[in-house]
Amino acid sequence: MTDATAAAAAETAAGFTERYGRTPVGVWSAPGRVNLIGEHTDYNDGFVFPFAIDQRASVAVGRRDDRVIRVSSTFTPDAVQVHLDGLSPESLDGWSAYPLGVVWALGQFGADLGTVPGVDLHISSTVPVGAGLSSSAAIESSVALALDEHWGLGLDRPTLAKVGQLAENRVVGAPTGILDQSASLLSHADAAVFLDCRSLDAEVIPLGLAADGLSILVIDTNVSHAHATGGYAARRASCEAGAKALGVESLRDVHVDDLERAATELDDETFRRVRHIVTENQRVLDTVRTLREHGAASIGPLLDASHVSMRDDFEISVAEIDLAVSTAQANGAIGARMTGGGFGGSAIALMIDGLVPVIEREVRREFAEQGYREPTIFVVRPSEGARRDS
Ligand code: GAF
Repeated sequence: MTDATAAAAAETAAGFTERYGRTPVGVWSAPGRVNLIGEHTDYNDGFVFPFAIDQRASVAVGRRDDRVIRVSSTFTPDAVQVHLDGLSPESLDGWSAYPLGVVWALGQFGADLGTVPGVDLHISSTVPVGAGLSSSAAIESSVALALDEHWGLGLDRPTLAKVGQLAENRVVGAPTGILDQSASLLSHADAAVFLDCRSLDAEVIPLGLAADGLSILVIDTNVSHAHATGGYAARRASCEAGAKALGVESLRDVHVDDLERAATELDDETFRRVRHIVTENQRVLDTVRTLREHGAASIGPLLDASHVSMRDDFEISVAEIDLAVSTAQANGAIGARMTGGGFGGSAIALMIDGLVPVIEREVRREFAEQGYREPTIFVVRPSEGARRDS
């Protein structure tokens, strides 16, 4: 365990002790994610290629003799208390819907919530909220792994990812796919997860960034987004309508060669939504192949093309993200794109190490010139997925 991990675990344990007056039985953590490429493809049964970042949510767990669950966190003053017998999606709201939604969802995947003992949970997180870096999946995945191990449920990680997704879909009310929870649970250090969202086959592929002298910079625009409302659900509906009109189960079944015909069968907007998904799936495959054959320094044009597709066809970017991307590109980045669900959040830029201060400075300058909110900019290191820390 690194010093930073040990310190974070000790801090979460200390927070637990302060809230509940005793020591926890253990501390688990799970990371946020950057999606390198493959946006909105997950709920279309397609391909994604994310990696875990070095910001994590952490949960300390304490035993109870009764059937009560209490959950507290560093970001709210009050603990929320529920009884295991009364747990339902309708009974949960606010921030505690994430951890308690996971408890309910574990029951949907075989945990016998009628017999397990209660627990006290204390949560902290360093994943920025609303930045498109999956702060919610980090919480869900840490709690899912912690309770799986604490209660001895024996669920595997792909199933725990589905647990987090179900909590998000049914309890939080965001119609999201399996990308974020899979990244948080399946990632390894210095690698990305190539996930087929139809079969759920996952392959961990080394990125070799440090060895190649490369860095990935996150530019969080501080334009906040939420997937339980608005645009995200509308994009998902367009994809489903497009698949139905084309007579396929999902857009995964449409290939680049089919696009010419699709253009004649769909209205312009639906066609552009479909074209994004179809070409993005191909870009994920091309990225994985290029990475394997030529290394990360060669994937830049695919990242750039992905951004154009999200901006013009899927229309999920915002002016701040576009400026971050174009400024990074103009100042020598190998490639840059928005990451995550969109409508705000973060851009990523791949560059040689030496350009980090230059691109950071230029993005800050351009944002100030446009009168945009100051961005938060940092280098991310592809990191290990969910784990027990103490
Ligand atoms: C959000 C969702 F949670 C994911 O499931 C995925 O659809 C992503 O947006 C877009 O690729 O992070």
